[in-house]
Amino acid sequence: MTRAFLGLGSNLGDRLGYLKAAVAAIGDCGAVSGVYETDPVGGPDQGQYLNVVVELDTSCSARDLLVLCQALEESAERVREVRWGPRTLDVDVLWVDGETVDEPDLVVPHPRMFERAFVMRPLGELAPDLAEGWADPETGDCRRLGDWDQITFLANEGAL
Ligand code: A4P
Ligand code: MG
Repeated sequence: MTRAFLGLGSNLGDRLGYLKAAVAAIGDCGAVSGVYETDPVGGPDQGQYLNVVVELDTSCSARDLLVLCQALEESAERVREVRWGPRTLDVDVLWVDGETVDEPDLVVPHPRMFERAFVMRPLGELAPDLAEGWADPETGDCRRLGDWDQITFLANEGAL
C-alpha cells in the first residue's frame, strides 16, 4: 500500500455538496484535511473556491488515480470551458509516495502544487513532511473554515 494525496476544489454551485460526494465516492480515504475557502488563482474573474486535500492508502498507481479523478469530475457534471475557469469539481493527483510521472496528460508530483497555498496548507495538515520548508506566497485569501467533520456536520444541520 502506498500513501497518495488528491487535491479537490469547487467554485460553482453547491461547492461543499460536490466535495462531499467526491469524498464519499473515494471510499478508502485515509484522512481529509480541513476545508479552506480560497481566492481563485489564475483564470478569469470567478468566485472563491472550497479546497480540501484527501489522503489515500492505496494500491493504485498515479495513472489509476487520474482515472479516478476524471470519473469523480464527470459525476459532478463538470463542463470544461476555459482553463483554470470556474468548475463544479476539480480533482488533481498531487503526490504518490515513490512515484514520479512526466507524460503529456499526467505530471506527478503536480507541477504547480508547491506554489499554491490552497494545496500546501491543507496538505501540510496531513503530511507535514511534504510541506516542510514551504513558504506561503500569501497571494490572496486562503482561510481555514474548520475541520472536515465539523463543516459537513454544520452543513447537514443547515447552519452553513
Ligand atoms: N493532468 C496532468 N497532470 C495531472 C495531475 N497530476 N492531476 C492533466 C490531474 N490532472 C493532470 O486538467 C487539464 C489536464 O491536466 C487533464 O486533462 C489531465 O490529463 P483539467 O482539470 O481539465 O483543467 P484545469 O484544472 O483547468 O487545468 P489545470 O492545468 O489542471 O489547472 P490546475 O492546475 O488544476 O488549476 N484556485 C483556487 N483557489 N483553488 C483551486 O482549486 N484550481 C485551479 C486549477 C486554478 N485555480 C484555483 C484552483
Ligand atoms: Mg485539474
